[in-house]
Amino acid sequence: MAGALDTSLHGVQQSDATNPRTVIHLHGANVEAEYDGYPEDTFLPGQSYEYKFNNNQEATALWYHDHSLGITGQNIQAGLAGMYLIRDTDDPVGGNGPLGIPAGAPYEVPLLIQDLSFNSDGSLYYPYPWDDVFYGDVAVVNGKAWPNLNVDRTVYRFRIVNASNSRFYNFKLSSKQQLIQIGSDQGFLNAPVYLSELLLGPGERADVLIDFSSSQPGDKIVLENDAAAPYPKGLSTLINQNYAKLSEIMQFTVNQGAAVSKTIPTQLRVNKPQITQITTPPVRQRYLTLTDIVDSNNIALAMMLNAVYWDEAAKYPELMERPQVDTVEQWNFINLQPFAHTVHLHLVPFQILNRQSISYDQYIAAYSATGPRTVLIDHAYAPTVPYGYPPVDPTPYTTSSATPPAENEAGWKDSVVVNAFEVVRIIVPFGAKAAENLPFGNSFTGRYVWHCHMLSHEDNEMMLPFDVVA
Ligand SMILES: [Cu+2]
Repeated sequence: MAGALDTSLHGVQQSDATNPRTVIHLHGANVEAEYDGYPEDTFLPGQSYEYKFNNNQEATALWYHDHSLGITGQNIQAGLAGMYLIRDTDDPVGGNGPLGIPAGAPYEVPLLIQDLSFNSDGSLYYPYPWDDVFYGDVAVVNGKAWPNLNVDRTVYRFRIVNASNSRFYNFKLSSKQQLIQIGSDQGFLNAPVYLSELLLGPGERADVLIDFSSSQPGDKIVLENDAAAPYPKGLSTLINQNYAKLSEIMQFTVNQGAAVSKTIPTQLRVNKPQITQITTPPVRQRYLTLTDIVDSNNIALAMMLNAVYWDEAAKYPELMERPQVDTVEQWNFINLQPFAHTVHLHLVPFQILNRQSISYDQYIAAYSATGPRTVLIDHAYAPTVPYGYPPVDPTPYTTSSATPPAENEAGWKDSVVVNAFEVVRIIVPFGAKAAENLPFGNSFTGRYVWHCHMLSHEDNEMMLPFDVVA
């Protein structure tokens, strides 16, 4: 990859330019800490590390990718990302399960979607010095720019992952056909959700059926995107708004041949419990802010969670979230920025409780009144929020009623869009014994991470460790 490395970012070394670190994270896996790909557990070209994945969780599409501290954006753009499908009795290999949906080629197709940019010599472009967002001007699916897929006149299953750095996609089909979403990040929904558009933030996945049986031979159908960048409102200072929009992703061309219609199942969870909201009361509420640190010109220097740096959290346990294994907690993400982020928790799936708009001014006033934490603060940049103060409950400063998750978000998730000036409340079981009917089977302790899945953000401080303690 051409371009210089910004060695001012946490973890980045000049040697990464020629001998880059890597570490594998299986995104969405319920796995032991030693196999989770902690961002400092990196190794170098020529070295190896053996990972063991127990796969003790419901069928879904996980994806594995690099997670090296400070260079995850470059490594994933360079191609270190792939899909990892877990099967179970509702979704067996070969597709002969009770749902009658495809599993395997040719009618099940992974779509790993990135936006990349290229230098004139064909090498990958990456911004230097660090910028708080990266938006590519070329849609790349499974490593191919603006691809075409020839499709038969029948039902296809697409396993979509947003593997982009910063871009949110709001997918639509040029034919105005519906996208039939049957699964979210962590497995099947209770029932299919028929969508005219599908929003996916970085790191999110969707399991989607498209029925081409009423399409005509020769039809060309484009998978389109109309999400602004940054999401949701764009930014007038972006140099090229057309590139920023990236309105076409890929094309389907309908083959000759007779149409084969298939029944879309109405219930998706045959051999497993229906998803109901966790009723076990949370043992703890945590309030977690999404902010940044800026210079005197209001240019972002780093993106922050709780206004705490990565190295501080590892050093001072009181700055880290430390849930107890097999308990349920409620985490409340408070976005104090004018654009959306996607927050991802390692190890455990969660449920979205609701979203609610907040008053920035009122929240900041209350936040500023809490007083600094009693630990040493090692860094000294200008924060946009009180640096190192403990976040407070935003509920008194909300400006709308709380809205439950959309139907296609009302399943098991591991990544969640947190919109501008909004609190998103999620309920998290930190172990298989924390509540009834969970979609995973293990109770692990150890050190994991939670972070923003916009890669330029997690590469510059928007990531913190958390410990699951015995
Ligand atoms: Cu972010």
